[in-house]
Amino acid sequence: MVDYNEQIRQLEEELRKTKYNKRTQHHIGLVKAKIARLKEKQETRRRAAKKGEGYAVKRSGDATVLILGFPSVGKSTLLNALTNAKSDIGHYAFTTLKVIPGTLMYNYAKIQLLDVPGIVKGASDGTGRGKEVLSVMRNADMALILVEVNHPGHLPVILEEVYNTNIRLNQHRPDVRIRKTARDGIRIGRTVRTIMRDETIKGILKEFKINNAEVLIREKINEDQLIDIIEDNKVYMPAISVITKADLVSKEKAEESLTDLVLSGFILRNLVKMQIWLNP
Ligand SMILES: Nc1nc2c(ncn2[C@@H]2O[C@H](COP(=O)(O)OP(=O)(O)OP(=O)(O)O)[C@@H](O)[C@H]2O)c(=O)[nH]1
Ligand SMILES: [Mg+2]
Repeated sequence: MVDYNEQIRQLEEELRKTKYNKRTQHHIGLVKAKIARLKEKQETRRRAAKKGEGYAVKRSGDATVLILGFPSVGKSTLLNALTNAKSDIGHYAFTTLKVIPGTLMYNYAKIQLLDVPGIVKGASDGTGRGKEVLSVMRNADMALILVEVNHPGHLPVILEEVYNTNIRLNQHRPDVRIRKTARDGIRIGRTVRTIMRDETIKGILKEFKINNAEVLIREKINEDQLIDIIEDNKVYMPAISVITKADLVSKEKAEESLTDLVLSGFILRNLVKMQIWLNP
């Protein structure tokens, strides 16, 4: 059997070594498309091997919000504080082992909050209950990402796992249409300029075996977003990051942690920040 992992690893290594600039942009686009293709194949193989994975939860109310975070960040504590639920709280990791729902009434809206097991690095590959948790997340309308005040570095780790699960936070589906056609090659129409050249767009599409199509680009996109549109299996949802255990540090330290969070990743620029002071 072909070892997709090894192929992906080599291509990712190549990406890491290649600096992004005008000259390399085309090549990087194609490598990214190759990686995405291999990951698709790997996922198909995994699914075939492992059926019936994941635990479902019945959605209720007007919207569902999933509480995501490392173990012991205070997810269950927050759920219990905001809703009528009684999720177990423990000072050890992995206290919560399944999905615990609670209902928050806000004005006249009924918001379902879901407490889930903690996730760690590798969650999207199945470490811990990562896969199950992230598959529940795909059906939520929003994510509340909890980060302990002393571990702001956990946020980028979580964001990466979420990204690897084909969930895009605080982004909308780019306004790009791809219509497959029977012949005439790839024709590209655009209402905006993109950094990506036609040659790169065509190369990426061909990587996905699309040789004939009409592409209409109505928004500035990069190669990652183009791949997202081609794969068409992404879920887009808003997210808020929340700092927990702020009571353990001084107000200045908490502020500093917030700044770290904002600086730690490009997605974060859009994340609404919120501090929750709880007395557990
Ligand atoms: N000081 C302080 N402790 C907190 C806060 N929130 C939670 N804790 C404590 O942190 C520990 C873990 O809390 P949980 O709510 O069980 O954490 P969790 O994220 O649900 O953990 P897992 O289910 O294991 O993933 C408990 O001992 C809580 O009492 C907080 O805001 N401040
Ligand atoms: Mg818990």
